[in-house]
Amino acid sequence: MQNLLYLFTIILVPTASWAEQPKDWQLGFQKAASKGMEDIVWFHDYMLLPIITAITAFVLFLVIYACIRFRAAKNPVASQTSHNTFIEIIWTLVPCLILIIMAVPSFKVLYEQDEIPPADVTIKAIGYQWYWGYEYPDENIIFESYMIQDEDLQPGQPRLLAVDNEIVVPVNKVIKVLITANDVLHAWALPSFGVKRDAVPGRINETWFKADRTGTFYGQCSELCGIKHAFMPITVNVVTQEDYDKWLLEAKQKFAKDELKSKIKIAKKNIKENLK
Ligand SMILES: [Cu+2]
Repeated sequence: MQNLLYLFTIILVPTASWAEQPKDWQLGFQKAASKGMEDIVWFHDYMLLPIITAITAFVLFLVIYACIRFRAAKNPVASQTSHNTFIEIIWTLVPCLILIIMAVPSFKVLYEQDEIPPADVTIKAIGYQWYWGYEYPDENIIFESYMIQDEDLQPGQPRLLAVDNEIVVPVNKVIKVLITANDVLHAWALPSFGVKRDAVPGRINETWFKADRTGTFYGQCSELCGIKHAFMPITVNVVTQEDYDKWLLEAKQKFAKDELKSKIKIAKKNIKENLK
């Protein structure tokens, strides 16, 4: 009963009161946090949903009408009608028109996503089996982001979604995301920003978003990539520009590339020595 009530609430109450992560019994989208996602939600709520509801209701009506009107008991002699050119033209043209009407806003949304405005911050996301690696190429920052195991979760951290090293980005700035993978296909997806792109080894895909409010946003790998596909979540912390600048200073110390380079050098040296 409680679940049923919840279902009703979800249907009747718009998604406005939801946080930035999936909820039990969720049906709709997560609350949009970018213009791109707002457009997607608009397209779904005001184009796709009304059209599919009308089509479903109309087809259901036709089926029920045909079942009653042309039932065997009332029609001992079957009708021999096989063609009606007028109706055939209608049932070809009307679906075409519906598709054309849908295509206009659909392409608009698609092109808006495709055209990346000049980026304020560029991030590179690299999919690995089974975690994400991140780089801030302009800031000399490179780090890895692992899911937090159940036993290590802190209060407020959602299970299967929280990570140890979160991505931090400034609010109201264009964030360009370069996406690739190092082993198999993954996909970098963040529902609240309306972002989902495949991470393909040997290829760099790109996308962008501009978060319109601060907060912690959760996403997941969205391309079946192996046994731990469900355990490589994505956490993005959207903060004010001041907080972002502060984080940059800390992160440059914590995740400095140079440190990594020196580690690689040591490793290479060890390998060479072992080969001798
Ligand atoms: Cu994956």
